[in-house]
Amino acid sequence: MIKLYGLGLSFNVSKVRYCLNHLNLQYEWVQTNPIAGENRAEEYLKLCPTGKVPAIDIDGFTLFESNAINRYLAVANNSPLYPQDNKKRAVIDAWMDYASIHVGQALGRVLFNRVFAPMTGQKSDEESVRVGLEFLDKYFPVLEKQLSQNPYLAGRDMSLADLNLLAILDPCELAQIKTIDQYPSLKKWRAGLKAQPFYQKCYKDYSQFVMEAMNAKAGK
Ligand SMILES: N[C@@H](CCC(=O)N[C@@H](CS)C(=O)NCC(=O)O)C(=O)O
Repeated sequence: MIKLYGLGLSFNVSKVRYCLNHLNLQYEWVQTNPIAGENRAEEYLKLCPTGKVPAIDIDGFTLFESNAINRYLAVANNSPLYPQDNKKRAVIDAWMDYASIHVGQALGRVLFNRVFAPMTGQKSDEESVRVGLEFLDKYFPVLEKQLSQNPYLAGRDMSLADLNLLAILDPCELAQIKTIDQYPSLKKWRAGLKAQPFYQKCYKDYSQFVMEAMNAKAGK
């Protein structure tokens, strides 16, 4: 039995849900809310020493870090999302790293300060937003070029790199990162993946889902 720990608002959790859905794996979702501090509970830290979400527990085998989890799931299920060929894997890894380390960090600055800081009563840092947007203006053209030359991020075939970037870009609308609309290949690639069952099983659109959750909480 697979147990997934995390909160629906977390795009790192979405990433693992996309992978589980794509692999047609059944799982129990154990709601673990970092905003409520549930990721700091002693029981949770036993399965995830970093206290971050997501984490998984597969019949007692526990793992954290969304990309490591997705690699494990894909390899364990012999999925073409992470093919056996070493060079193909290396290229997928390179794009996964680029998306997580560069795009994700820049986008995270904007998302945190525009959405999560106000949501949790923390102070927003406008300078951090500015820096994040400046970096995204460098990174989006790289993604656009790659996707104008290839149907998927790591080349001809859909891979874990696509699931990773898709989840990272999901909050663009929520965080009002309007520059994303300037890139037609990136836009087409996102729309194509968002229409697929693995995504639609989670929600129709991440930003819409978060807005609805926030409004429900505020009793609107
Ligand atoms: N590199 C990690 C990032 C995980 C992460 O930052 N999770 C956030 C939610 S998106 C979290 O748990 N934040 C709570 C905290 O840091 O206390 C991954 O890919 O799994």
